[in-house]
Amino acid sequence: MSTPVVYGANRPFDLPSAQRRIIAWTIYVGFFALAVGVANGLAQALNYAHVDIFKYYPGMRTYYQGLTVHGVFNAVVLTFSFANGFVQLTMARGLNRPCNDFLLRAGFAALVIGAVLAAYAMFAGKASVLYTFYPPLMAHWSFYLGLALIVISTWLTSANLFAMLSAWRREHPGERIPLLAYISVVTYIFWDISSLGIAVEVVLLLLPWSLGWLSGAAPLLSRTLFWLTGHPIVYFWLLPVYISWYAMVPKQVDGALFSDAVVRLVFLMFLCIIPIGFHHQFVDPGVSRGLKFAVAVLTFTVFMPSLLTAFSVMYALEIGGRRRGGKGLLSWIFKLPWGNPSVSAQVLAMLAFMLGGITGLMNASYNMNLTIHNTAFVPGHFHLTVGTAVALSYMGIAYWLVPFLEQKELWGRRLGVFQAWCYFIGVLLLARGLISGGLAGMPRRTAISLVPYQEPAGWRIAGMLVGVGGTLMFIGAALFFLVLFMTVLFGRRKEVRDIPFTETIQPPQSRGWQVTMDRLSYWVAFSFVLIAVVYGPFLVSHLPPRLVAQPFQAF
Ligand code: HAS
Repeated sequence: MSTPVVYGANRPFDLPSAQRRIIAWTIYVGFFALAVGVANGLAQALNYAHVDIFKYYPGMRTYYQGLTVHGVFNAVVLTFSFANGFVQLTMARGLNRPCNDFLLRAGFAALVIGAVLAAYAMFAGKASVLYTFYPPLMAHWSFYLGLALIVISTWLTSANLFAMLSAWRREHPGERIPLLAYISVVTYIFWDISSLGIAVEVVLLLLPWSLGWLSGAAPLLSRTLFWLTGHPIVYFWLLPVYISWYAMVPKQVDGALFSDAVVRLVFLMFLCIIPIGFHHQFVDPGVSRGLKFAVAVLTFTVFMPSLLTAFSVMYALEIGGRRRGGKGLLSWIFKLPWGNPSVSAQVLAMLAFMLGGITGLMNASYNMNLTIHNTAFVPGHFHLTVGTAVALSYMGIAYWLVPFLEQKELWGRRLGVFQAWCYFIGVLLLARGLISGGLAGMPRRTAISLVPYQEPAGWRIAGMLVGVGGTLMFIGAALFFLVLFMTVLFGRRKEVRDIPFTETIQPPQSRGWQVTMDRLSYWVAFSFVLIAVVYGPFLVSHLPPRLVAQPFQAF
């Protein structure tokens, strides 16, 4: 195989140190949330194995309080903080210019205040509503306000990206947007559009309701607005990881990215195929069969960009493995730099995502969904996706990112590799347990250790696998925090000038159809049209909202 050329010179890059600090703290807020989240995750996993340790957690009164903390801290605070910090950095690197100081600080402030407000409500036991907060379950107003502020922090981040992009465009008229900046800004445009559903739900329905300003809640309308955002939210968790898999991992393994156009196409596909949240509502009454069918079809189309990613990223890895001396069909795999914790964590995350993707397709198949919906199968799917493809990749990224942000050498490289494997093996066991338990009818969101009925045969072993797997994941995460902590506090000073990123074998074309990919307003318009077609009739038929449901606090 000939050695491909990587186009695009690596230009020197520096970020003002005050901005570097704010980005570092934005990301540390996320990792702090992850620490709280995984501590509660251990109790969740052991519960499946009939080991009840909730009572030892300070402030945790019920299983549902712990589950809410686990879900909100991991799926919202971690992911949003990481995305805000990381993507502002990748945008700055892609355009080779600093961030807007005010927007960077304002986004950080909104994130912290929001996270504190939401945490207060959850720890005070006033918001045991799980991370989906479906009404008529009602939380304290501070929970909704906290979530709103966290979303506002992402909008401020977007404003920062747009400000950087427009300044760059003024200086580079007619040039294609550099790939790293392009995928960074498309991630946030995608999210800005997607977040409108939850913004309307929280600001116009739930927050006023929790303050007593509305006579009741509209459960089906709220659920629908929630899932209008709630499905794309999973890609908002994932796309910062795709930025790393596409633009950074190839460089880390001495590989190269095959096609600039394919990467842009993948991100545009996500931007266009937003309105598929109804696949979370396949069993909801009040949603027509025609709509469910249309969304089932669209869900299969959103599978495509990830399939393209699988092939593109695998090829980039293969180029790296072969450059490092790999021969034959598969031996390149062993030549990858597995001793680099950043690479091993992210490649293991990719492998987990293959299984996550397959289970996602099973969820998306309507008949299968009727069998697995609300069973443990669903957390089996999402611990492979957000719980590993995303979380383990964040850890892998941290292994180069924290040294860059702190200007220090990574402490404990071999421990980093070990923690990644420990986490990966843990999730394989946990997911196997949840999936087989789910197929045997084990419900999700249920304190299995407390069920008063005789458990069916398949649940015992499944529960034990979940307990063992969850414990290994917990150990893997704890070791990650050890490496991080030691690096920040005791790492040896080392100048780290740049972040790893690659450009592509096939460079961007400056003429022809590819240029339309940079006309982002076209794609935004298309995205809104598709949302209007899929969601418009449903939403119009539910306006004005029927505010009939009275608040309910089960736990
Ligand atoms: Fe999902 C439920 C369908 C992807 C997260 N999903 C959830 C929930 C969460 C979640 C949190 O259709 C639960 C929500 C709740 O609380 O109720 N999901 C899908 C489909 C995909 C999918 C079709 N989900 C994700 C991602 C998530 C995520 C990504 C988080 C980040 N999901 C569903 C459905 C439900 C659902 C239904 C509702 C279930 C119910 O009834 O409640 C697809 O986008 C997946 C596509 C993925 C792939 C895999 C590509 C593989 C790659 C890695 C390649 C490997 C390499 C390594 C390169 C096609 C890119 C090679 C290395 C070597 C060494 C060789």
